Amino acid sequence: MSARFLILCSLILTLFSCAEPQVKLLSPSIIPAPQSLQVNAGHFTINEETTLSNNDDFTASYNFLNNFLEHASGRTWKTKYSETNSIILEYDDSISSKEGYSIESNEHNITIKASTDAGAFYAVQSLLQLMPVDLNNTTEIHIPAITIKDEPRFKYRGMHLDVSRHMYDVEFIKKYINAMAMLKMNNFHWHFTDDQGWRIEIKKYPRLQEVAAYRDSTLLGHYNDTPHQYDGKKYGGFYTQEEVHEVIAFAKARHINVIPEIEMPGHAQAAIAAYPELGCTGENVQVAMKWGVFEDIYCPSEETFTFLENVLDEVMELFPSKYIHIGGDEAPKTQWKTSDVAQQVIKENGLKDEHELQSYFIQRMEKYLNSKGRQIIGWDEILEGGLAPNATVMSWRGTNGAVEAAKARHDVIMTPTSHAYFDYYQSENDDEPLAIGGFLPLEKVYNFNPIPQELNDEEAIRVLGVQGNVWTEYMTTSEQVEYMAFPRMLAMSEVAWSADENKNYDSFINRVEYFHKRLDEMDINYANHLYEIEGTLNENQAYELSTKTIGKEIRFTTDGSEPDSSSTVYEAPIPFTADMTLKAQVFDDDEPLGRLFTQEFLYHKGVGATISINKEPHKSYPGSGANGLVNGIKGSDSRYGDSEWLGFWGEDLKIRVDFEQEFGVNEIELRFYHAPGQWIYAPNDLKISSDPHAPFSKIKPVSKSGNFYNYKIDLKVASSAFILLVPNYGTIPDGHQGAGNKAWTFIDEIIIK
Ligand code: TNX
Repeated sequence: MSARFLILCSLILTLFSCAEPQVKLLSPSIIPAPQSLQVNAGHFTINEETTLSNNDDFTASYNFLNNFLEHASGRTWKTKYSETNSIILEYDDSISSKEGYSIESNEHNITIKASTDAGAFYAVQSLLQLMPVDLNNTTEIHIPAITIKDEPRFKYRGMHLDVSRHMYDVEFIKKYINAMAMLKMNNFHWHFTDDQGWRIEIKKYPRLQEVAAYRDSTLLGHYNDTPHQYDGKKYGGFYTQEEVHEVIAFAKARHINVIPEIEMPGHAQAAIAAYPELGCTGENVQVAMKWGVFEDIYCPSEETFTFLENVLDEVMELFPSKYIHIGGDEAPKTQWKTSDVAQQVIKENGLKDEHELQSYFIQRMEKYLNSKGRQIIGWDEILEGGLAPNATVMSWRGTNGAVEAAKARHDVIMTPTSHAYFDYYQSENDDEPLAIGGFLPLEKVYNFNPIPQELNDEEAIRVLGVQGNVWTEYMTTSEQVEYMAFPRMLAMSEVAWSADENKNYDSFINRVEYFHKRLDEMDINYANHLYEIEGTLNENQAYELSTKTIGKEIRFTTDGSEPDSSSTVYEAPIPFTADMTLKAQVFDDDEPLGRLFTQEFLYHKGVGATISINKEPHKSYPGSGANGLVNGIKGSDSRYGDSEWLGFWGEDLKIRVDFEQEFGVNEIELRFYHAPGQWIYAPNDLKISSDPHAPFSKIKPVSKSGNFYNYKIDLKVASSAFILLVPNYGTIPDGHQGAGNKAWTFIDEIIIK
């Protein structure tokens, strides 16, 4: 559905509103965008006489609609088929997509057609979005005459929630699920167990409730802050089996399947704290109080397998889900290397190493679950050492895992950190609430293409769908979860549901702006960055400003003062020919909206020079390309991942800046991002040369501030035509997160003076 189409709809509706002044019709603003939507002349009025007609057994859909209308109107609705003034749910086997539906509304009736209850349910969700948000004191609801035909792009449309790091009450879990249903999502991935707490009641193992569910204290501030400080407060709890039942039933009534995750063999410190015999050292450990990856993982002993089978028996009793998630991620093999038990299992089963042992572990659990008619999902590490035969892979460390699994004819679900980690920052503003790091703005989620280009059509069928992940290390309250999940969940729903050709970010943004009212009504604490300004430097060295919602103005100054309603209205790109401070703000009818935009420009000697890098930046962190390193604009002072920071993964870099004419270079200033928690390392040694005949100089950082290593190079060369920089880090050392993996390198402006 294009923006132009939506604007046209509004125009048409305004015209009709003119013809019938008493009826104010809303421009349809459905999220996720339907396959096709056509606005016709006229409207249907839901009034006191309107009946509901459930011609077939569309029970969940009928109940949902009936409850909604009863709640909104305060009256009981008659269930009766009627030729006129009825909302009719009708079976239609010509609708081949199981989750597809059509809606036809005209002045007589609203007819919903589907071939399954799920399809009818999604029709109901669309219908509700055609109604005004505030239905209090309304006796009549006007629905525009409309024809919608719709079906999902992907069959797996998921949202995840980590309740180990922080937990939230059952009411909130239902609120989250309810919002997912509104957005036509159909899988809730409930991450119950991790190092910092075990959160599902398992009756056979009471110490999971008594010990594993509580930690003595929790890390304060960010993991990267040093020294680590703790709050000294006991934290924890768990969901009883009764509560879990209640949530599953609530989700089922909304066509949402609940997938439990029981992590193994890693992220198991809480369970080992309760039952030390499950670990390889036999020593007592505590439920973890800080975040990260821990070395206490399950030992591959018979005792562990029996424990996990018993746990999964209770889990399967509770969860009807075909899929059971068994984790598999981030399991350091340190303890297995020195454990007699682990080494014995390796020997007895002819395994090559600890990676094959992890694969043996996962395959053994898969066999058990398969024998009970269930399928496993695991994070992409389950590929290492050999993939379990029937496993579905959740690809989170980029998309390589997905490509490998799909080519080996395994199903995959796409949740890469680059586009699906809603624990990352969504704005560059310094006043954002504390988050783990990273940068994942709404537009990036929206533009996620879930089919990796390496897959051919046949392999692409293996991509079941997508999922947004909400890891909650830094989300102490449910309000904070809402802030991080919304509106990015809206974008992910459109990635999951809407056909690629129907996606349009401008249209989406304007629907989101209207959707705010709906989220307000649902009391959801969404983040609002819609009125922010974006800036880009064009090839003529002029700066372009834009904002996403329609019908607003941008006003700006270049003298450092704050713009007000009398400041210049932005109409054309602003030339950049000297140092300058640009400040800009969005205005709607002279009212400032959103926040002030500030951009500093440094007109240094390198601006506009020719730059080449031997490697392309990683496709998830391309910044504004190599030229962005000499465009006079520094990256964000608080996050990497914006348009000025370039990210490279595991590459040996050579960066060369060539000047048009030789000139004297006094000094070079640059910085690298350093966040070991996110596998990002500033170079140990930065090599630099500006003379083809002289050896490289090795430079150490002059200062380390926050997440930055700053380098200042006193060159004082009288005349130079180029500068060559070689920053390298290499492999992440043992004892750090991501140990053994290649490090990331992030760099922004190279300032040449
Ligand atoms: C990695 S994604 C993890 C989680 C963390 C998350 C933080 C995955 C399978 N493991 O344990 O919470 O990063 O972004």
